[in-house]
Amino acid sequence: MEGNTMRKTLGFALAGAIMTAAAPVNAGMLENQSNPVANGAITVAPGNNDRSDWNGIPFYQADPTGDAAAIDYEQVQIAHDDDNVYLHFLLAPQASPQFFGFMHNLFLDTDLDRSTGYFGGGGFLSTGADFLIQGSSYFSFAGGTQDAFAWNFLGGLAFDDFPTTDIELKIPRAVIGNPNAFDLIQNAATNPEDYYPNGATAGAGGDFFRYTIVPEPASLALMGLGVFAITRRKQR
Ligand SMILES: [Ca+2]
Ligand SMILES: [Ca+2]
Ligand SMILES: [Ca+2]
Repeated sequence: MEGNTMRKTLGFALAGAIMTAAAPVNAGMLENQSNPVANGAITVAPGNNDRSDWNGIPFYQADPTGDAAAIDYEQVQIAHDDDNVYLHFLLAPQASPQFFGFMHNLFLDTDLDRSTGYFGGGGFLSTGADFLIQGSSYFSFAGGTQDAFAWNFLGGLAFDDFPTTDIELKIPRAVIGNPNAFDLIQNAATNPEDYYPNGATAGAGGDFFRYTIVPEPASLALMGLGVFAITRRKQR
C-alpha cells in the first residue's frame, strides 16, 4: 500500500520509480549490504579459529560495548556464496568469558515484512522474524499471534562460539526459504540483554540491518515501471 502511494507520488520520475519498484524501504533500515564470495571461501566449523577468510568483508556499523553483560556484541560481517549465508559477530572481551551458544538469538525477517513473524511482546521489535537461529539450532516461527515466542525446531547448522570473542554461523540458504534478502536483529538473552542494533527494540520504525543475497535486477524494476505506466493509461 505504502509502496503504491509512493510510486504514484513520484509519478514518472525515472530514478525515483526504479527505487520504489524495489522492496519497500523501512525508515528503520540502517544498512543494506551484499557481499558475495566464492563457494567455500569462508569456513565455519568448531575448532577452526582462522578468521583470515573474513578479510575484506566490511563490517556493519558498530554496537556500543558495555551496554550488556556476559555477551556484548560489537560488530557483524555477513557474506554469502551460492549455497550459504555466513555471519561473524565480534564480541567485547569479558572478565569471565563464557560460551552461551544457545543464548545467541538471531532473528531473521526473510519476507522483509514486519506484519508476518515474531515481533516481540507488545510488538517491541522492529521486524517480524520468520526464522530464529539460536546457537546451532534453527527454527521457523509458529506463533498464533506475532507476540508469541513460539517456534518450530527445524534442525542444526554450523555454529562456532570458540574463542569467546566472536561467533560464526553458516546458514544454508535453503533452510530459511532461499530468500533474496533478509532483515536481521541480533539478541543476547542474558541479563541484561544486548540488542544489535540498539534501536531494534523501538517497535515499528525501529532499527534493523538488511542483507541482500540476490539483488533485484534493474530490468525487473523497469518492467514494474512499464506495468505501472500501462495501468495508469488504462485508468484514464
Ligand atoms: Ca553491545
Ligand atoms: Ca516477516
Ligand atoms: Ca546493543
